[in-house]
Amino acid sequence: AAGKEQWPRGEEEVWRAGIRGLDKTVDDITKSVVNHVQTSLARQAYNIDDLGAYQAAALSVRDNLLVNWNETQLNYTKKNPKRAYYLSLEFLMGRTLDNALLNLGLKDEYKDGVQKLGFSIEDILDKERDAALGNGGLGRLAACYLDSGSSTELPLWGYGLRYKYGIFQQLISPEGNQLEAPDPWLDNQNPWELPRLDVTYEIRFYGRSERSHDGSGRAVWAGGQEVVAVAYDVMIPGYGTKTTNNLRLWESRSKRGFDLNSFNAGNYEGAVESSNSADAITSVLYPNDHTSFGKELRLKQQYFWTAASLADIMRRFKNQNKPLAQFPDFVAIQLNDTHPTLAIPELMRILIDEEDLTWDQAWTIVTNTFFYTNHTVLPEALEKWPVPLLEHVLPRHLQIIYDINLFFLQAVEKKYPGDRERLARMSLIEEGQPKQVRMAHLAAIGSRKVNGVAELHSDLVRTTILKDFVEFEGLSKYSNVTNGITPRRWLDQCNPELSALITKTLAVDKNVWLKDLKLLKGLIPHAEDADFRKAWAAIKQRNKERLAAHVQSTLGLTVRTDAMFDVQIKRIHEYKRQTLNILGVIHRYLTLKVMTPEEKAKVNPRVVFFAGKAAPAYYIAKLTIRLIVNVAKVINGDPDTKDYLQLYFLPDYSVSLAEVLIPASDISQHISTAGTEASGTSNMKFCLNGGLLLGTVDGANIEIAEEVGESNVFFFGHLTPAVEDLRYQHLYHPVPIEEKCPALANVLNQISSGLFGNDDIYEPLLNTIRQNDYYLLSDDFDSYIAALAMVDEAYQDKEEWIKKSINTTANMGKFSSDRAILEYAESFWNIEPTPFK
Ligand code: B1N
Repeated sequence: AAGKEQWPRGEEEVWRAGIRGLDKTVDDITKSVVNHVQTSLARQAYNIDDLGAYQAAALSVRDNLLVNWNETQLNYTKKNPKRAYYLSLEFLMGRTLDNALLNLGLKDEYKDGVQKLGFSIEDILDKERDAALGNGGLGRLAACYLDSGSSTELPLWGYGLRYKYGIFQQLISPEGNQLEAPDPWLDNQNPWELPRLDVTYEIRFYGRSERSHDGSGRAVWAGGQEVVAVAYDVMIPGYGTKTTNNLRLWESRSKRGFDLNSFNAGNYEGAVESSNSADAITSVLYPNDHTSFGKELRLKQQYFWTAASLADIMRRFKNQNKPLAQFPDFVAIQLNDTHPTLAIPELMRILIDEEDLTWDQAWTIVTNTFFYTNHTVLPEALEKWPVPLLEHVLPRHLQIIYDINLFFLQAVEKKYPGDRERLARMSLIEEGQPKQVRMAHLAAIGSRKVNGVAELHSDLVRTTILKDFVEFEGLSKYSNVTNGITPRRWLDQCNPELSALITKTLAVDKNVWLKDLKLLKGLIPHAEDADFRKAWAAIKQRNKERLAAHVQSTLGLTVRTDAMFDVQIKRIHEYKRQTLNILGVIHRYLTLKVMTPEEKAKVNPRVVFFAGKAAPAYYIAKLTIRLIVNVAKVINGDPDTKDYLQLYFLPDYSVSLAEVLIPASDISQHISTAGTEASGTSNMKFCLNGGLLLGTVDGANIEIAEEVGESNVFFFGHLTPAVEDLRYQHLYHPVPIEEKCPALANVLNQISSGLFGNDDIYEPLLNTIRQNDYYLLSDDFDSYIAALAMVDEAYQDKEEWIKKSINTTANMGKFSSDRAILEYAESFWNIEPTPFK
């Protein structure tokens, strides 16, 4: 386009003079905040509280994000790069304001600005509610990846659902029971989203698949019910870049506000009903992780979201007027676990039924567009949908799945003639009553690449759940991308003092090392510097005090800060073995009870923290919480031991709580049965903040140890290859627990005898260990106790401990999510950084 471009309308100078730039000075900021108080909030300028000030500041920050967001989208429209889309049912974003200020580089200016208006930035930041549209690691990983996508200037968008209720709020009753309350996170308005009432799609459910009457013989999906998907856009700012990508969340609405025909016929309730069922689709996040339930509403969520996202992606592609065969040259779609796998038959349906491509043309496009990340090998988490349910809700998709299966099994049969068992193992359909569709198989064969989330986990994917597929399709399709975390939130934001010390010590700008995390290695020589160690230890101490102050103000409990802080925070699950931890605490308590005063004098005091939610229907996990709470009551109240051991269960674990807990930890526990935790990501967060790791040889713990050195981590327990044999022994050659592990038997018996409450309430939990002990607590207990003792011993030498802490942080560079997202971009998606100005 040489020569003069035509200004679209009106006078260019007038437009340009009106266009808003970025706020830069404190003065710009105070004006903008006051303006939002007056106009957006419609409040008296001198009469707002912290919440009002938060809202006004947030709206003013949003204006700045929008300036960058608009320019980013324009840049993509002009350059038309290949884009990647991250489809995730969960995005666990946490709070936004602090992160946006840091990424924009405006934190100090806003701090000064709100101070001039009579507010403290900390108080304002604290008014924000977490956006908690996720269960745990999988959802938080998606949030870290979006941060890294923008920070590395990649054309990467997220697609998810705008749940009205995020993960439930956890309350703990006086008896120690978990109670669930709804999380109405949108009640105070959400300044971080932009409703796009003009971006809508109609999504069909139910009905039937017919042949068209136009003579083409095409399939037509007709009848049923249509629901409208409305887009809400969330701005994702990059750190130190103008790139501000988009997270598009869909809300479901009924197609008409009410059914006018029913209304006229005097059927008011019936008229509103259809609107209720449409709303239900995005009303609530399912609070289970690692379970597949086969619930109709969950299936509808999955289809609603993937269909709306694909329609949106297709519309954007078609705007370019390129042939459909080039779709994979412009679009890469990452499936975050199997939850969005219906996107595969949905794209087939669009290409065949609506675009008239042949099956082979469509399949070539599909298998070059999708990429599938597996996040777990636990059998109960592998998604399967009952065939009758799919047939009812998505009749055309079931036909397509059957066709995919037919062609696939023909190819398998050709390579392995007569191997019927192999065909049955690999089929998309699992035989049974009812038959079920295996979503991991569908995701694998419909994708260009499949990956696990840490080396060990990817090996397990290749050798267990997808072994036959690797054999059939070749190893190169099945790879690994080890997870990462964003160092912006998980170091700079949550641990500002440590970040400042690192910046000073490395003598580079913080926006250099925060984007090139391997530079942390420059800290290694300073571990030998006593003054540096002193500064390092002082920060850890202040972070403990910050945590203690938080516990004091939220729970009214006094935590001592002159102790080792020992933390396990994650979803409560049998495979994660919080039970092993609490049994270890009881063992420590019993040991303390029989110590002489001289022995006790040598003991280093320890404060043990737990936090985490249990799925509402997960009985054993809820019993674990109950046990922890009741053990805490006894231990914290026992004058013999309370100076040496304290125990806290902090309710309602969240991203924001993690941001306070992680920087305060001396040691954190990641103690899953070997082979069960795909990666873990909080392990990375603790180590990045100089907390040491106590763990099993599992998930990303292994790679952390490789990076920081085995001498800086505390490993225990059986290794993955032993697990199967041990389980076999439990079943066929059980050894009584008294014989196998007397220390554990003693702990269990103390619980049974009523030390922590006088009834049989814990028996079902204890029986999981006494009976088949699937997660191998009895096999690992002794080595766990030995590892805890090694931690105690190492902590005695404070200087050595601090050196370990420094060396741990220094060697965590690999685990930046920038590294991970660039691996996806380069080796899977084939997309490139697309910076501007
Ligand atoms: O994904 C994380 C990993 O770091 C964790 O090790 C892994 O446990 C976690 C069904 C899941 N795997 N599977 C889930 C979540 C929700 C759901 O409905 C399964 N979460 C993980 C990030 O890779």
